[in-house]
Amino acid sequence: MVMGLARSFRRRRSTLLFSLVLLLLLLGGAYYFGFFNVTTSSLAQYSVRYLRYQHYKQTEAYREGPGEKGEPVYLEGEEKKLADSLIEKEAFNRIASDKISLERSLKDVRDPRCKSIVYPSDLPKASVVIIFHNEAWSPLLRTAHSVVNRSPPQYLQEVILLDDFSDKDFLKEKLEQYIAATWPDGIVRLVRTQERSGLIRAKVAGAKAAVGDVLVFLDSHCEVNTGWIEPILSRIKEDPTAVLCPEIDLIDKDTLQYAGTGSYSVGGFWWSLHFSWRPVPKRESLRRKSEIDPIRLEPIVSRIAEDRTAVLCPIIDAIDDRSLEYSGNGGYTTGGFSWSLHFTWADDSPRAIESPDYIKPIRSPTMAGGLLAADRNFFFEIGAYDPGMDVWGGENLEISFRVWMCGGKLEFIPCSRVGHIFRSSHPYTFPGNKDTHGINSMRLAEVWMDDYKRLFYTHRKDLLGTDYGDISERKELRKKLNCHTFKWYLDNVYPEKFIPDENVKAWGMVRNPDSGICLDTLQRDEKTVFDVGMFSCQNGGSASQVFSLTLTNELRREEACLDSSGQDGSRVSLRPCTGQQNQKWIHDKSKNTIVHQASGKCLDTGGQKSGDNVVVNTCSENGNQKWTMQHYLDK
Ligand code: LR7
Ligand code: MN
Repeated sequence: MVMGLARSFRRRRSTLLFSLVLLLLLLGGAYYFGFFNVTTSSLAQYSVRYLRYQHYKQTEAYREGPGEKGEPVYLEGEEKKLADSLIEKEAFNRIASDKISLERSLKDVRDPRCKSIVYPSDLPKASVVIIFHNEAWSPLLRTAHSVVNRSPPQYLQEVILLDDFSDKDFLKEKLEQYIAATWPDGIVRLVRTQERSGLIRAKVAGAKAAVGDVLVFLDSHCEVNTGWIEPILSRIKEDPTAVLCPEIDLIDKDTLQYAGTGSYSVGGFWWSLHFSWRPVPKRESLRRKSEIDPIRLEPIVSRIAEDRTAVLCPIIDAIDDRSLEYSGNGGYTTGGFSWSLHFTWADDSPRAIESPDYIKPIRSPTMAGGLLAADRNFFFEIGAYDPGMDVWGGENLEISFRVWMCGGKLEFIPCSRVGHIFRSSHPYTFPGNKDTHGINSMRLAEVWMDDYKRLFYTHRKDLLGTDYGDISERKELRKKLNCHTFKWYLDNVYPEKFIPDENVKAWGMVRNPDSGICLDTLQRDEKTVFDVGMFSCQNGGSASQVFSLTLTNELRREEACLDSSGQDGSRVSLRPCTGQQNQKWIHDKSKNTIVHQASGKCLDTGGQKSGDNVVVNTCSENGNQKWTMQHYLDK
């Protein structure tokens, strides 16, 4: 027995020894590979960052000085003169911007309901990529400071300032020194391209340098607002195929006022491939209201977790059977019964409740381009950006179409608010003076729009024959990802988009045969209301002479309809289409007339050959009232 004890002691001693050696080896290895250095120093750095973040948060409301709380700055005297003299070159008021603290406070402009959302605590980490070329000092650094100050440190992997080959002196050593002195923990990193890349390749370079789970891109003249990053990260955690845009607030280029004007709009496009803002379509409002999302499910799930004997009912809102209007009128009533054993509401005074829909993601057909977030892996899987695109323009619609067509989705996140200085022009050069928006758009049309590229070229005949470079890799990408067609995108993602030459009675030039003149927008800004004009018919085709006669008898452009009061001799205008009677026109092909349906008056050149004098008049046999359309689809 003594022998047995001794043996087992020896055995235990040897395992003990073995464990000790193993532990020493492990510790030594860890030390050798720098494990302790990293953790101890990064822990210290992290705590400092955390304290700084907390400090900013707690003191933000008490900051004082020009522009604080996002207030406007007005200059006087010499300062104003100086500012005015610079504004043309810099395209914004740099003097006002320089007066404002780089860490200025902002008003929290979110919907109050955003503030009560509790996000999961294990959100992915973001790399924020800020691209710039010759950006002014104060907007650039204010962008970086706002990100560091308003992003919880546990979710901020890094801020990458991606310098696209700027040549301004202050963006060289001075910037490097500022960054090193201000963020010694390295949270803000400067990465420079070796040649002028243009903003599109610059974004890709930034994305490649980034190591976070989520990429967030910002222009170099933004200010992110309170709580901006949590809703983005939480949505991407929930669905990594969602590409997200914050609600974009305006920072005034003259006063630097941060106006909480986020418009709850979605993105659209013109067939000329320019971006436009659109009101949220009705179908999307309905979808958002009917969708059961985690915010709604949460109280039910958590209540049952709390008490599994509870049987729960949501508050029931009415959806009108005709208009499908969703009224948030669910009353806080309870159920009872009558002795005839019918169900009754115990309290018949329902109080209106506010609907939480306002703060849910809004699906959008397109994005403006500059401010967006995506899961880093997903971003690269679906093809990052087209590296063949130069300087500026087009990449925003390209990524929008591609994301939707290749299995992702695009959403605006109402609780995430970011301000952007909208400048009047580009304060930088376009090497070679090329129309980069035009050529980039050709690339996108050729790769993604199938036959619908014809509608782009209607607007950009001038581009036909221009060299747009090699697109074979992008076509390959589309094949590899097995993406939907552009028609699928139009049908499913953007059904409101008007297609001028499909599902219409007739389209093309609206011609008065006697005079050879045609209806013409005279290239007026179609976002405004104006009188429709006339110009000699351009048989080679001119986008400003393309009109469509729709199945519902509108005579229209992409967004605007011919509209008449019906008064004799009154001018016909182009206004947003409403579907109302004053915008309905009957085209009689046998008589070659176009009759204003509500008044019975005839469209009339008024005897002029150009100008904005198209009128309606009592119908006569006069040649001024004869019209033919170029293409008839209802033969
Ligand atoms: O060669 C260049 N290299 C760059 O790095 C040219 C520009 N840039 C940088 C520049 O410093 C800036 O930070 O790229 C960024 C965007 O350039 P801006 O600010 O001149 O562009 P913008 O705000 O006029 O243009 C919008 O459309 C562009 C189309 O290519 C880009 O998508 C921009 O990111 C985009 N900006 C927004 O969407 C901001 C919100 C606008 C709204 C609503
Ligand atoms: Mn910009």
